[in-house]
Amino acid sequence: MSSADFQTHFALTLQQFCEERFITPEQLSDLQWYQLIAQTSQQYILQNFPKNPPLAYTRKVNYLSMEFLIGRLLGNNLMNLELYDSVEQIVAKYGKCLMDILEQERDPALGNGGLGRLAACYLDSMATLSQPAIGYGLHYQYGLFRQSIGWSGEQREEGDYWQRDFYPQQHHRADLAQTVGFGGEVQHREGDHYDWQPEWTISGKAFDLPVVGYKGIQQPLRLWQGYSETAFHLEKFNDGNYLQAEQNTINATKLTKVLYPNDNHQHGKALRLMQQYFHCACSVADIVRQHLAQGRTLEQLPEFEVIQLNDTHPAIAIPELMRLLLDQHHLSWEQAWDICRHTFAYTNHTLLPEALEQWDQHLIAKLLPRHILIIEQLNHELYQQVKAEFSPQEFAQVWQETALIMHSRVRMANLCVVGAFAVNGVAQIHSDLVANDLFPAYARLFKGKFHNVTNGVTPRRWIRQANPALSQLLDKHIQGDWTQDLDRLAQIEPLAKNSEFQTAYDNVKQKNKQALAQLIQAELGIEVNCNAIFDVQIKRFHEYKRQHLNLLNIIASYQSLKANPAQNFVPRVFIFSGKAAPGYFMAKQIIQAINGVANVINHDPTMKNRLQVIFLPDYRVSLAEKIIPAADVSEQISLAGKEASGTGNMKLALNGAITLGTLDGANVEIADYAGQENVVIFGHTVESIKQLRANGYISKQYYENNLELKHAIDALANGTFSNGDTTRFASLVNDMLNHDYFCVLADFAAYRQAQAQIAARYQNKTTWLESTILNTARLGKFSSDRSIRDYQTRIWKK
Ligand code: H53
Repeated sequence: MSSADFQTHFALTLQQFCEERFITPEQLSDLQWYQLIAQTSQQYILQNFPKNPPLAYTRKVNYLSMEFLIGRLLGNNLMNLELYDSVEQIVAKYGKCLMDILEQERDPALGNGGLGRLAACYLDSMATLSQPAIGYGLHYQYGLFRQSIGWSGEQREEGDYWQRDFYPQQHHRADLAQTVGFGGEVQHREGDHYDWQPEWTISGKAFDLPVVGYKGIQQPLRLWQGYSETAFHLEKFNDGNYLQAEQNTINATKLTKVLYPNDNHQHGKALRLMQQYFHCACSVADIVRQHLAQGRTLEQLPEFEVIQLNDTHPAIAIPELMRLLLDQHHLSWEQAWDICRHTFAYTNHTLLPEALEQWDQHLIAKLLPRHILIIEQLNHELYQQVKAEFSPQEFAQVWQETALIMHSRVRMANLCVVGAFAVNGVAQIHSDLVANDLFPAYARLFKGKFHNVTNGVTPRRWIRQANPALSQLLDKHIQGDWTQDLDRLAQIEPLAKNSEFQTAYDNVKQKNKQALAQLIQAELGIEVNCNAIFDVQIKRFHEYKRQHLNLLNIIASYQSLKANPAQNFVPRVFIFSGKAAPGYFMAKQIIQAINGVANVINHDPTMKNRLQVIFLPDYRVSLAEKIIPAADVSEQISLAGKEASGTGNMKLALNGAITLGTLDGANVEIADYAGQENVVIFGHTVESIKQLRANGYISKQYYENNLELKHAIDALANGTFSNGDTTRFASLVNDMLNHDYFCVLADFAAYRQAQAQIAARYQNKTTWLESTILNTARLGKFSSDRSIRDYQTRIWKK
């Protein structure tokens, strides 16, 4: 069906839709229009869009991730199908605006933050580049909670039933169902082969969401949902053990009910381990089934397939593939291991100790008795290898670092490093730390295994769709399609100083700021000053990301303005958005403190048009799409060495925000590409933090030696921002003064100076615009198309 055919088909469907409801198209609501367009375009995709690209020089990618934060699909799909303009025209004929209609779609929130969003960008790029791929994830009934803010500024959480009654973008694939076992017993058969008799099983239903590439192909994101075929465990039921029988049904339906709301933090709950295994068992079985169905042998698996592990969350896929090969396909241990270690690749996304997953050995043994045997055997073999390759003097230290099991904990990152043929970090500085600080012994043991692939973001969603005004300007001045080749952005570099182009670029930003101002007005009833600097920090709330450093500067600015109102102050609107894990007390307290400060400042008439603080609730992909194009300043202020990469930093910089950041994650590369003079870098480095800690870091000394800092913290403590309540922020204050693990106080003075530099630069409109234009022009490298090409050439190559 061509696009003209689509229009004819759409006209017919519209007529039918209206006839069934006895209304005219003019009477359709936006929601009805949305339903109609979504359904029709879904049929169009499934029936007419090419799939199964030929395998070229890379293998097929099976991208295993517990999270895919895909965002709204309809607008993106229409754009990628090149149907956007024609649908816009059709609805305009009936007096409707396509943008309003698209607002009806609810974001599927099947992820927490950066990790899940990255997976979504990579699916988009793989479909665009015709890289054969399937995304494998879980079909959570409830996505990430919806956030609202209570009367005293605290975060409130509500379940997110994202599918409601209608989600046309997915279809159930009954033919792909799987059965997954848990618990039970293992019996030795012979040699390396065992029989596993699970105590109970859970079935996996597959839901496919077609991912449509830009002028490219469609391929599935396959999401598994748990259900129980037999309502009861019949044997137990017949035994009279009713309760236990019922329990199994509950387990099956509960399994994929909800996404764990932690980002960069492991909770260690049995249900989460069950989710992980369920995800891996369904996916690995599906991969092997497809491979064999094409008439290929198991030995050929690594030649045609790669299983990319997105963090350690799907690590249990390694022993699962071993189990299938050994116990179901009767390969020898050596054959099976050879296949495994050439099939898996592992991406590490974090160095934070609390996020590096470890599972209790006994819990694994109870739920997955066959897998623990395999892991123990792998551990034994690794032991022999380490013993053989390192000197007796080094052995103890090396084994301490490399063992798969230590103190009855199974270390999933170690399992991944051992089981993968390639390990990569997600930005250069992070990859260096992975090899040199986290796994130095492994780097010596497995030479050539460690790589870097710097993250990227899809320009389709994050420029073309989110920022139509900028896109039009780029279309006008760039030859060829920058949407498919982001390096073409370099063509605007010669225009950076051109005053006409500067004005046009500035108009785009102003327009976007006004649109965001309208949204703020509608959501919060606050009128913001569009001539002020829009200073944006949007991301998950985590102490290492240091939203409280931002807050301390805001308080210090407020106090300075109160003390000296006549000063030359460049107006600022500080904009925050992000969620805290419901169980993360300190992160929630930081949210509450931001809202407390916002409440005081926004109600102070002397601050009007000078200083404003906005917290936009319920951060999600569709909200990010509205904030990012309007940002002037991008806050990337994590403690050096803690943010693996960041991807919001790339989206903001590409949309013309100046990065105000530490030398952390991808900020380092953004600064290199944009040019040091077009970013503002401040604060301690990875090296200087090591030094600071070695000397014994005492945060209170900074508090005592810096009056601005002292007054800011005192104001948080003394109830200024909490209606006189001196207990509300006590934990936060106490932590800053007595622990401050993330060295907020140590970076305060440098951050304040950096903020002053931003203000000074903003006053010179011409040089500011030149810098922002150069950010857009020079950051083509941060397209996820480039990341995928790096994966192809460095990792997925045959
Ligand atoms: O992954 C992003 C990085 C970011 C990192 C994030 C991440 C999660 O969102 C969750 C778990 C995890 O281990 C890492 O924090 O720096 O940009 C994508 O690589």
